[in-house]
Amino acid sequence: MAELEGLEFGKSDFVLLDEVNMEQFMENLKLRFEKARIYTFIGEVVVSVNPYKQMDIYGKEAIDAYRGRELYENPPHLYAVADAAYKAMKRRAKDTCIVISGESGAGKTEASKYIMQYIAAITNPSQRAEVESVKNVLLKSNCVLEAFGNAKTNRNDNSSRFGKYMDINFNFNGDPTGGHINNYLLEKVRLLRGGSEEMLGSLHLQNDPVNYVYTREGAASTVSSTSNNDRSNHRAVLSALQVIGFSEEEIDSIYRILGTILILGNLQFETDSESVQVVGSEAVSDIAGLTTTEPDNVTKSLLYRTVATGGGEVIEKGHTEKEACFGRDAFAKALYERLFCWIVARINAVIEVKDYNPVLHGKNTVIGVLDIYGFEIFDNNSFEQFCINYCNEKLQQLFIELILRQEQDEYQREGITWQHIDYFNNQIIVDLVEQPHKGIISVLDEACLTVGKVTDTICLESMDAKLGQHPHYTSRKLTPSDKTMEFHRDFRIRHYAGDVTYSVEGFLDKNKDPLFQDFKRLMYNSSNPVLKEMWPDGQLSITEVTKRPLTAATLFKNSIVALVDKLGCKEPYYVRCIKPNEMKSPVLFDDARCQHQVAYLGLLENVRVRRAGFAYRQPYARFLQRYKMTCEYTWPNHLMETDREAVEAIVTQHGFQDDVAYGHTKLFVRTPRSLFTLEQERAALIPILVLFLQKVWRGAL
Ligand code: AOV
Ligand code: MG
Repeated sequence: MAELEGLEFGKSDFVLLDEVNMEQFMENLKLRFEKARIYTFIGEVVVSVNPYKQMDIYGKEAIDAYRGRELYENPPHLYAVADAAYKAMKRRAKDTCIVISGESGAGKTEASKYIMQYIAAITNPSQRAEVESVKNVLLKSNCVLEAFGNAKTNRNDNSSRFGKYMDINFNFNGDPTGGHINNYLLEKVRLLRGGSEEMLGSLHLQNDPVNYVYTREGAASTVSSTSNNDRSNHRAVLSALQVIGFSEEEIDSIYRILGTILILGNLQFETDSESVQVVGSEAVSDIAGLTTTEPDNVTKSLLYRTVATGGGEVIEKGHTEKEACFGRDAFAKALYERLFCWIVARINAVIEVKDYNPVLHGKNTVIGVLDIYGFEIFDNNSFEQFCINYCNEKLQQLFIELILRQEQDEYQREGITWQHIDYFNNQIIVDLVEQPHKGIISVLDEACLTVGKVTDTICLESMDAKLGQHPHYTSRKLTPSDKTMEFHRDFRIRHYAGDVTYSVEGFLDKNKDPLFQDFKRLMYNSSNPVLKEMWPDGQLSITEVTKRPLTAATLFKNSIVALVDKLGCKEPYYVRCIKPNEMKSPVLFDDARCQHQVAYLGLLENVRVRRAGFAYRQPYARFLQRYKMTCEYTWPNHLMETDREAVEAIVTQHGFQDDVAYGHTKLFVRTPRSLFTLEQERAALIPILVLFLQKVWRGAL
């Protein structure tokens, strides 16, 4: 491995540590952070520490330095992994993915943006207009999705409240031809309470977000690190929407929906002698105006729900004040969620690869970039944190599978001498959450399906009964001496990244995620075509919607399982992000916090596997095919008994026999440098061979 920087900056690859132990790892990580070297390799994995300050390392010069170079030719950088993924895709027609992981605030979203920018910068050198326009939309989509899908949390001022996986499609030239975005569970509660000011505040309904309950509740209407730019951010979002191709009518509808949500948040109910009423008439007429619906219908959906009785009769049932409030909030959240999903779908329609003909255009290859919400622990953790942390368990499982397990399995299969390296396998926690019939999600779903009054507390009791013995599950009930027993409202999961206590309050409602059909119908009957499009299920009558929809947790689980499957069949590249401290400080390196992250991310095990392992491997026949021209005994054909012997001849001739191991079917090469030498020789020989062949064809030889 190359030492490209002086030793005063520490080791650029953890594989080069004198000894692999936590102490040396942390020493190196800290030294590099202090010397403003925020990236370090573990082989092909990049470990990144959030610098919390602008770094001058992403400009055009840096891009040029990394373009088309091998990983070990330059200091560690996101660009190096991006380029490696790009080369694998272009040279070997491999679908690849870049998985960015780390806890909340560790720098995943920033990293994903730099990676996208790099890919955009190195492609389409001939500036073809249609490719440029695809690139432009891909880049601009970030800005729009962030405006709607990010919010301030205690852990990150600009926290992604949705998961994003973006596939970029490439043609045989290696130029982007389109893409597709998958979005995962949006944490809609928070987004209504004090997030995305630049969007919500910009409606000019009233200038101050403090006037709206939904934007006031978070007590964070101005986010110190972003508020100075509210106006210009808003302009940027608007212009991004226009560039992507949203029509004036669509943009107008987006604002109308945001306006509706804010007004809904302020709308109140009162109970007079016999029934529940909306306070004042202005809110209702405003909502009707913004959504192009009839005020009477708005009032009706806010105060009544249509239900089908057992006998098939359809009746209207008045809400209690509590139900009305619940319905109003559920409606506001659903409006926001559907708006977000619609925006993603709308962007996808623009960037989808059209008219692709594999015969004409060759294999359509893909680079996927995953930026999802990081593991999080708040003072009060609810259903959303449960889903987010489960998702992180799944991604850690994928990392283990791809980087730690498969690697070791292959050595064993190929008969390579190998000292097994132990690691913590978090499958047990994944099972705790998702196992059919037994896992937490299944217990939650069961409770949601039960007819009659099942409360969060009852649901928790059945979780205790089923999972009380699980080593990663703790329930207060199991410790009777605990004085808080009567407040038996939480359970604790020992996650791979730490213990999280979840308050079970609201779990069932959030899992059922109910929205009265009356609101859906109201929206479907809007004369605004954009709104109508978002609510196709509003056309169903109440008797048609008796089938229970899947619960939020199950939908989420299914989407994450599909995501992991998708990533699993691509060649993975990893960025592992570390958050240096809780204060967002550019100078503080909190040893304990960092060490904790290094431990749970399994980075030490990663170094051990990598160090003992082999960077490259190739079946004998394929290796021979590519490099036989570099050795007199194998060119044009070898006369040895097996391909393996022929490969041995090549390796020995080039003098790197100490750098390889011979498996049953494959050659394993420890350091990339050896292959690089071969590649260089091959590249030098090709023009000579071409000349030679041309002469043969012309009959000159
Ligand atoms: P996250 O995506 O990992 O958290 P972000 O990428 O949003 O974290 O990073 C949090 C903040 O750290 C950013 O807003 C920047 O201020 C700063 N930061 C991160 N990376 C860099 C960098 N390379 N250079 C300069 N500043 C950086 V979450 O979305 O909460 O899991 O759900
Ligand atoms: Mg993020």
